[in-house]
Amino acid sequence: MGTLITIAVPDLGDAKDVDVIEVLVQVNEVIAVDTPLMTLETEKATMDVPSTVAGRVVALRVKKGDRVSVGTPVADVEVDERAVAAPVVTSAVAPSPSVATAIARPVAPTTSAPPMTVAPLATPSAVAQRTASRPSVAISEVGFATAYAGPSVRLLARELGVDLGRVPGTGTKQRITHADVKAWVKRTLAEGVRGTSLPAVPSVDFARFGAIDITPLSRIQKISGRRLHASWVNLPHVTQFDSADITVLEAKRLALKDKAAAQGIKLTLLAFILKACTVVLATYPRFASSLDESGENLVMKKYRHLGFAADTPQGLMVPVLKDADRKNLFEIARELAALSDKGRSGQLSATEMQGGVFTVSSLGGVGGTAFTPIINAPEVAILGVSRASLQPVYQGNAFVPRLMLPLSLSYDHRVIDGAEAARFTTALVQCLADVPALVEGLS
Ligand code: CAO
Repeated sequence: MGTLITIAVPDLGDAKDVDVIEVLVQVNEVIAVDTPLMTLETEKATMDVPSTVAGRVVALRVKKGDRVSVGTPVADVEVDERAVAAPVVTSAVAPSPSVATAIARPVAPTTSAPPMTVAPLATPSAVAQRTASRPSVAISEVGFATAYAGPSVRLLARELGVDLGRVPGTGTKQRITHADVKAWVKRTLAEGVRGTSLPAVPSVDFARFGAIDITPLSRIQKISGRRLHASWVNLPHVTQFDSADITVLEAKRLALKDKAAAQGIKLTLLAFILKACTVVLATYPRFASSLDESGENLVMKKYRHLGFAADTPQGLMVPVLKDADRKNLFEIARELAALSDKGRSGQLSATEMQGGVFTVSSLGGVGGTAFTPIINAPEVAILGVSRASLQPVYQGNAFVPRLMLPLSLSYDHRVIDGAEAARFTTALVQCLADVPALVEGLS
């Protein structure tokens, strides 16, 4: 057990019988040198009595409402010997030989040590002046200085960036207490959260206008709905459009169809697109990254697991094709079909839907000319593919019919710049035209 020190009220000048208006520590609390123990109030000023020692409060000798004068014992502190920072004066008033009394340092400005902090009523306070040079939030210094609060409350307000001038006081004579500052912070935070929450969609009693049925959303729809909504509201989406000439590619696909079928593989356009994405992602790895939780770093993933949106009876699912960059076109097509079948029969395991770095959403088998896919966050980009159609394309000096594939790349603008996105889609267009590279490695 360490030495017991009794902290006493320091020299208060002419003031006697001064009100204790707040006790700032509790029994058993561990305090440091200069921790404010209590706030006193005279007719002219409020002042904190700071501890001159570090240790644990063993007993409080005064309570709120008591009156004290110089030398009145206020608290017994079991001292951490290594942390005694002020001269300790053994006093005749010590209640036992093992107890000493530390007189709190006299009121500033007569000392060069950290002063007992004094705040005149309704004039700029010593603490406000002492802390004015700290970086602070938008605080009205005049309002802060004239607020009716003790030094430790001012210090707390500075630390929390609270403009004291706006805090209503609930203490005696509307004095602002620690609790008032904390309540203000809580209220402001809650208002901030409310302020940024989304406005509600109006609730309508549809039955008033005609007959209705209620159909519950499927479990998958509820899960994917929450994720899509989170991505929509959290990520600044931009969609870059382009179209790829896949005339040669489609001819090759048809030429390879039978060969693939002989191996039990249905060779669809999506397999070519996934293959092309692995090639382009090698040049633009940022499109396979994610922001970390701080939002200040990019997590660059070295694996290339690609997700693809699948329309299933249970709802939208995103199976993930692992290590797509290490697979040839047929392997991709085979796995794509297997994962799609599993998705449609509700057999996909959780791990088969995890780990994706980039997603392709193809509505080409269904129809449409373009759409803006929602990024599968925390991924940062998604490629939307619409239905290819024959278009007149001006080549040489004539229009020629070409099979054009509409592409829509949505990207997280915090991570990807527009120019980079346009380069990505341009590279993808070139890659889809480079058919020999896409069919490389087929046996
Ligand atoms: N343009 C023209 N034809 C296309 C095409 C395109 N972009 N994409 C596919 N097709 C063709 C296919 O080649 C196939 O034709 P054949 O029968 O002659 O070979 C036919 O359309 C049907 O293809 P598919 O849809 O069965 O196969 P796929 O590999 O292209 O797609 C899958 C598989 C799982 C992606 C798809 O079935 C699917 O579910 N798509 C919906 C994805 C989705 O819902 N996205 C939206 C997400 S946001 O809600």
